Amino acid sequence: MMNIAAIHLRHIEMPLKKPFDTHAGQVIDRELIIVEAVDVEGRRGFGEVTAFSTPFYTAETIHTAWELLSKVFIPTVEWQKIAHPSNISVKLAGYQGNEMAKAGLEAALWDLFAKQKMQSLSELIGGTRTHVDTGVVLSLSDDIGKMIEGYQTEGYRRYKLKVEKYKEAQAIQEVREYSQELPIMIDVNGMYEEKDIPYLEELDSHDLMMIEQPFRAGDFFLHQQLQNTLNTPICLDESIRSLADAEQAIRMESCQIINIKISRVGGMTEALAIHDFTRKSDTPVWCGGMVESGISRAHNIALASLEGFSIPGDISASFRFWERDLIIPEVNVKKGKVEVPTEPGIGFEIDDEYLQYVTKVSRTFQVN
Ligand code: OSB
Ligand code: MG
Repeated sequence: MMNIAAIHLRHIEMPLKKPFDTHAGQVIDRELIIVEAVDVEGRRGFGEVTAFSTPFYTAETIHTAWELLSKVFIPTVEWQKIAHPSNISVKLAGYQGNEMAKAGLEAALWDLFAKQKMQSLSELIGGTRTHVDTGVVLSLSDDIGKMIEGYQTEGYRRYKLKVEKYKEAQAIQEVREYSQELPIMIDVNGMYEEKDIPYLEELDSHDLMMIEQPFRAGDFFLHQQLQNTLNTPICLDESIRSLADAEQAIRMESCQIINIKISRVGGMTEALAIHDFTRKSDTPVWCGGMVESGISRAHNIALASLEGFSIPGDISASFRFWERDLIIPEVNVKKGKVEVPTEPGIGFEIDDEYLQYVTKVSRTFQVN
């Protein structure tokens, strides 16, 4: 048994160095929920709910997550019976959706469980990499040339561009002018429709690594139609909420690559199942980002240390978003790589002083 004694929820707000813009929404001050699970011996595991303040990316928000965690999920789990982090996803499977709330709770248990076993999270889940390759995202409001200039020292292995509708060519051109060699992909966050298929087919000429999420999340058919005529691989993000979605996407050939986000699929257990499934069909995967704090960044690093994560993910340095992060040391990128920690659990210390400073509301649930 994991002998969990208490769950703490903290609603925090961290100022971003500069706004992060997509066509659908903007993030200025990042609200998050930090979940802490404490066992009877006082060991602490940390997770994070990465839903946004408004439902621009998925339907969940940080406020719906707070409500469900405190009123439904935490009271429902039979905490004395939890022997492994995956036990709670079984228990919560009867509740629809709300993947990010579930994922944040499970994450705290994964960190705690690894600490109880005196293993790093990467080792616990079967990670094989000592370093993971990383990329960085340029949001709509970023000055492409200036940002890339700044990122040169970290040596990111892939640049992902957020784009304005029908203006991809311009943005890609700006990066190419800076350097011919940088691998580029675009993330269009589902802003296109069936009538745009001829336009999207023209994007083949730009030699992109991939195009992320051309159409709305539920549409496996249109993605299949486009992938059928496009040489550029399609990568699905918003469409993949579960293992079943990943199976459907691969069987229908709706994409050639999958972006796995722990939060979007309801937790590490589901992320591992998707990884294992994609191994069987040789579908490459990469780890997506949520403009998150170092706590979920650390979970992402462990996930990305698995064999199937053969493409650089959105795991940028703490410095990309934050003046100060919640973890010590902060995440550093050198030559486009992040080192996978070997210390127990997520492998980073929590900056308790800063955590307390950014906390707006906190609540404790005694569960044992
Ligand atoms: O589509 O991956 C996305 C940020 C906000 C909403 C959606 C997305 C993103 C990112 C963030 O791309 C990437 C990161 O955290 O590095
Ligand atoms: Mg995306």
